[in-house]
Amino acid sequence: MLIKRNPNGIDLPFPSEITPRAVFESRRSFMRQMALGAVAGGALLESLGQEAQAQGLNPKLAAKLNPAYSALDKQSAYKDATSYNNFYEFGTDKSDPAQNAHTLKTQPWSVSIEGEVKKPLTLDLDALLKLAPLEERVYRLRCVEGWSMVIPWVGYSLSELIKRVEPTGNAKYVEFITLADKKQMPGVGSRVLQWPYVEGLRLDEANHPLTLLTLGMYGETLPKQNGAPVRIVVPWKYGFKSAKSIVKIRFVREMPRTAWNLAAPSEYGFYSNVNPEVDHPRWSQASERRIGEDGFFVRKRKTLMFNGYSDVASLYTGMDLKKYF
Ligand SMILES: Nc1nc2c(c(=O)[nH]1)N[C@H]1C(S)=C(S)[C@@H](COP(=O)(O)O)O[C@H]1N2
Ligand SMILES: [Mo]
Repeated sequence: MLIKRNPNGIDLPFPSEITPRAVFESRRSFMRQMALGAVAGGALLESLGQEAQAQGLNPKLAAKLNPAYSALDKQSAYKDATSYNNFYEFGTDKSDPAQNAHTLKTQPWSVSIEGEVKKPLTLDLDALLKLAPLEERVYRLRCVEGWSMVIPWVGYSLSELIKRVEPTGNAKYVEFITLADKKQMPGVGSRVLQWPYVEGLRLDEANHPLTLLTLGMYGETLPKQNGAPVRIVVPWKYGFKSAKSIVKIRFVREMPRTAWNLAAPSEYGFYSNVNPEVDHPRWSQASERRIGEDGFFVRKRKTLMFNGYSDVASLYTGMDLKKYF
């Protein structure tokens, strides 16, 4: 990542009050108005979505908390999760996505699922919202840069979608491809990364129940800066594996070349599991600073193996995770 470093070797703080208070207050009152009618998808979402979008707001999504997959950590503030973002299609500063992503057009949207599958599919947003019951899952998010947050996402296990397309025996990996449209995304065309942004997982990682096909956060559809209308969230891996604003999911035979791996292969491996024992060549990964906690520059928290999601260890039995970083 392109980190602006201070002399202590820690990335610089973000301007804390990016979103004007009035925007948050109007959002609150809108949510009260909507409290009676949580939306589970369909035409209603479409119309509410347009109304909400016209106001720069996100409609509610009905989802049931899945406690088995939810962290007990204190949730990050909505304001932090939506104003301190990495989404290089909209610029490389943490505040750029919140400022620039309004030009992203999320309706209509469709995701094509293709490659080594018996039943290729193209799904629009309504179909994605209806594919499986929506769950709320509170996940830790650990960025490779050394900061973390705790975010209540809304979605369902990607495995729900995978079983519908029936991967062939040749499918070994899954690629996630982000929209790359210069007209909507001012950062596309810059030379920091190759576009489109591509991420990937091994098929068994993609099928792990923790891997979340994500359509919302904080009980609402995703804000654009967080990867609207659909993204992946892989909580035991560094944040950059969680590709945003996905238009294509491709099942492939070979390990995909991913955006950050192409940009700096010695720094960002394919696996990118959170691992306090494998330092980034330019900084330690042993600890992290939780956004919103006291002491902005202080990495007070020890980083946990697999970001604390120890269940996934069985995916890597017998692998040298220092080599396959
Ligand atoms: N398409 C795309 N997806 C992306 C990124 C990006 O630049 N482009 N940044 C990644 C990184 S580095 C992180 S930490 C997470 C941040 O997600 P959030 O802004 O919702 O917290 O998104 C990931 N997904
Ligand atoms: Mo990140």
